[in-house]
Amino acid sequence: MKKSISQKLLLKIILGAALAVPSVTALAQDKKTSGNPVVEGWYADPEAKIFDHQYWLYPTYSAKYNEQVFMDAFSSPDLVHWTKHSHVVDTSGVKWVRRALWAPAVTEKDGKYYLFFGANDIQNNSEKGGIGVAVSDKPEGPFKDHLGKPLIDQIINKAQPIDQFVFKDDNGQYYMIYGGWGQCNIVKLKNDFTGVIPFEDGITYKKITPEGYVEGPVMFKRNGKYYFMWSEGGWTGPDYRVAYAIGNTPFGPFKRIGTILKQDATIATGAGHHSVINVPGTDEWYIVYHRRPLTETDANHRVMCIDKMYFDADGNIKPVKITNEGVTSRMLK
Ligand code: FUB
Repeated sequence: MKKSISQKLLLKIILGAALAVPSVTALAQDKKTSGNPVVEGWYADPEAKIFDHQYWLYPTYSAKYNEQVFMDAFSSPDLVHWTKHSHVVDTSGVKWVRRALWAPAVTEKDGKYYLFFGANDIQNNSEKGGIGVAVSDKPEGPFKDHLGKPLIDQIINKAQPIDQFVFKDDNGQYYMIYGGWGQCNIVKLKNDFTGVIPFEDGITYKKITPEGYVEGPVMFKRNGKYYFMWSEGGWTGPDYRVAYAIGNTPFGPFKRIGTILKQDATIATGAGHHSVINVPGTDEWYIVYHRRPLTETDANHRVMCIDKMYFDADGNIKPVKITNEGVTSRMLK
């Protein structure tokens, strides 16, 4: 049957309207801020890195300990749009890991990527577990066991071997700062990350625990000073938070200055276990952390968030304003 003029016109309008509706992808491209949480799902203890002009986030999968047998990662060109990389490491790549795969610390060295992790939540020195390291040719993994055994498998200076952070000083030396149960050690890493070596004074595990320290250490350098940050309170509760100190060396002494990240009754509870991003060549800083939505009380219902971090004129870190919006687009050169 021949279509009437008005039928043809109607078809044109419908087709035109359909073509004018942006696709889901186009809508996603229009996102103006990251939003908080930055990705869907229960994730905690995020490690934030920049590799090859992309931002990377490596969190703990926040679930019951026996279900924590893998880690996902996320990459982004601009902090707003994130791509998920599933199971970048799991128990098939590191055979001695049984459970409680926690708090990754990832670093690139000589073209390889090393993912340090805590595993098995050991309670004494006869249990198998502790801090391990896995290696990959790519930031998205797959990461495979570097040693075939833990790097640190003993409780030294009363510090549970978890929550490791890898810090590279300007002279090229890599340090690992770690510890749960309210105690923090710093160790010197061997150049190939196969073990630890003693300091000049013969001590291998240097205790640097500041007042209030619980877990989740982070270190970075700014204007020649060493900033040491950590989490306080209990991670299962609402008052988990982040405090910091400033020192002249990676070993301190570190005197607690104050809290810079905590819950906000209008936004979320339990804000802590963080990492920081400094946009290379700038004084722009971000803090990536986990928190619990106001609607949640389950310990593991933690989500990964990002907000801006600022310093005052004296070099102190200003208290962070946690937001629902997150951050705007920041491409890397
Ligand atoms: O996510 C597991 C554990 O919870 C981490 O290792 C602790 O720091 C706490 O965030």
